[in-house]
Amino acid sequence: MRRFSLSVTYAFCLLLTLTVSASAQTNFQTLLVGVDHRTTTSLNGDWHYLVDQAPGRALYGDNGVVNDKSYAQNEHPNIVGAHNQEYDFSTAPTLHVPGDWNTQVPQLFNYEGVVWYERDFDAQPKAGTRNFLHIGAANYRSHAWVNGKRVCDHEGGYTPFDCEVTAALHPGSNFVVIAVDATRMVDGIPSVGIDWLNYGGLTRDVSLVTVPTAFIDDYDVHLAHGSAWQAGNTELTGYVHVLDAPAGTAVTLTIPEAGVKTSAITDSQGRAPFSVKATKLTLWSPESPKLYKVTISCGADSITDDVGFRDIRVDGTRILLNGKPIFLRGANVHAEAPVRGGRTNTDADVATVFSYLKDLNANFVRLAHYPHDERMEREADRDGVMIWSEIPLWQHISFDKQEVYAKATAMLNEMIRRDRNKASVIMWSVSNETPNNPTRTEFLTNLANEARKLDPTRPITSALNTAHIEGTTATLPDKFADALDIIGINQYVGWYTGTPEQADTLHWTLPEKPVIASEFGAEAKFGNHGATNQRWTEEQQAYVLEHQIKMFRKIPQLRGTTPWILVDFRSPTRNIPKLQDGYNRKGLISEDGKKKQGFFTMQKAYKDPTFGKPD
Ligand code: GCB
Repeated sequence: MRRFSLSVTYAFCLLLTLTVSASAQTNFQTLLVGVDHRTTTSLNGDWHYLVDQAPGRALYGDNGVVNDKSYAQNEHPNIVGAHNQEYDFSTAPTLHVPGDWNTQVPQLFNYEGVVWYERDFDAQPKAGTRNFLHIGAANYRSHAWVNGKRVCDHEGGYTPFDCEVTAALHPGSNFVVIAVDATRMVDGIPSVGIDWLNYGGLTRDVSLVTVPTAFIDDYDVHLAHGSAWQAGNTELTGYVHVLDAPAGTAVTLTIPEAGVKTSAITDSQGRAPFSVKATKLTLWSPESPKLYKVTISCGADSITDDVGFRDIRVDGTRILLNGKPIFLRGANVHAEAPVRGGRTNTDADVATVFSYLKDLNANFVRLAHYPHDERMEREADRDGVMIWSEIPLWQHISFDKQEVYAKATAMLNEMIRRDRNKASVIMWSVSNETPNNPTRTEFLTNLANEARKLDPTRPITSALNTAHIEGTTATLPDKFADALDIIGINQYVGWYTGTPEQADTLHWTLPEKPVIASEFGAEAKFGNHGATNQRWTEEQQAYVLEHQIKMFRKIPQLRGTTPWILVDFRSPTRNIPKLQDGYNRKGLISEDGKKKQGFFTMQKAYKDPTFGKPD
């Protein structure tokens, strides 16, 4: 069942995808919003696993189509009687969920194929309720069965999806089998080339969510976003969506602390728009990350979320938060847990990342290059850290294919849907470092416009690596910049190109829009010391950063900086023994939590009130 209001292009593309992709019966699933604020049955823990083996009971049949008569049936081998099966989940080893398989089983460290997961669970389904299997994220394609019945298919490794299991459940013991395929695909997003470890598996929380027959699946509550910032604005607006509610169903929204109590009525699409004045409202900001308890109810369903209210907009070359110009002191972060390694998916992982950001004196983080665990946005909401959130359109993508556009739009929908109520998220990024050609520019311009339609309250950005640097001049000959509200620029002067000192003399001519230096930096192995002209030393990394900082001071429309990257991260393509050992070493901090000199260089800049002009 679909609930997104689809644009004509998207609907067309979706149709196309459904006809071209053999396994894509319902690729883009209902997405429950605020699942972490519902009472759910956690299915985290130990799941039995088997590595897919063809032909046997493999995931894909000879024709490449998903095979339901596979391990999905969870049969057991006969000990007495006729020969039947040659697999058995019940005695198979286990993987912890949430978790990538790469860091749990040494033999699977570099595995990029299909792994089958199985677990038993008890359920007592009640009349008048529906049940959904909620999967926080599974990389990259997933197929799920409950008690042998296929309940969903999903493509995309970094956003949640929900599979309705109401008809498949029975009272007592049930089983769920999920096949996760981490195979890289030319027409996937990302495509085959990436600069990070392609972690596979059920990488985020899995739960069973029980809701009434008609239930709140989506909502949007935000400060009214007029054409100009209005001081004293206390109007809240948005919608509540109730899935399968008849037109005219009443919903209520209360925010007791802000004196808000209002009701609204669903239309024929199940959508109940509302607009209401708060009697008092403290706006969310990094200095005062105020969150309100927002309760939304409809019939037997009710959900209470923690929501902050703020206004974010672009005005000329400035970024305004609640009408006040801001400068974003940030860092890039991959979703790899510091110290313990593996995918970030626990409160402790998130707390470590935010402690580093606080120590850096950062107020901003770019979550590269895909949506991270929702815990990151929750923590940022509470801590007052602003977020750049991005979908994984990284470098080379099949921009010429309609079906890839459909996937990109689905990922955009899923990202915005999950996080639109998070005050910390202040911009959506549609891509990173894409090649500058007309096909890509048309694709991404359409995608940026789609993002703006889905959420007209936030600026749209992208990280571009298309600056033209020659001698002492730097320009941005990229038409895609016209489609953006905020322009991200990745450049590695002093590392991949030029010398660190070249940065001092560079004169940038840029569009009259806010610009974020979204990537810059150099590699250094923690503890490796030497002269500033010696690669891989902490001294050189710090030196490159110092010269970048010098350059940034001279770019009038620069409104933020995010060095690449906060913490060293695994990237199998980084192969210099003893220096890289499978890690991208541009981190300000090593993977085991040790701060390099470059960390203190950025920290000093971020503590200096003369660095970074909001105006
Ligand atoms: C980039 C990419 C990032 C890489 C980084 C690097 O421009 O956006 O994903 O990891 O450079 O280290 O080369």
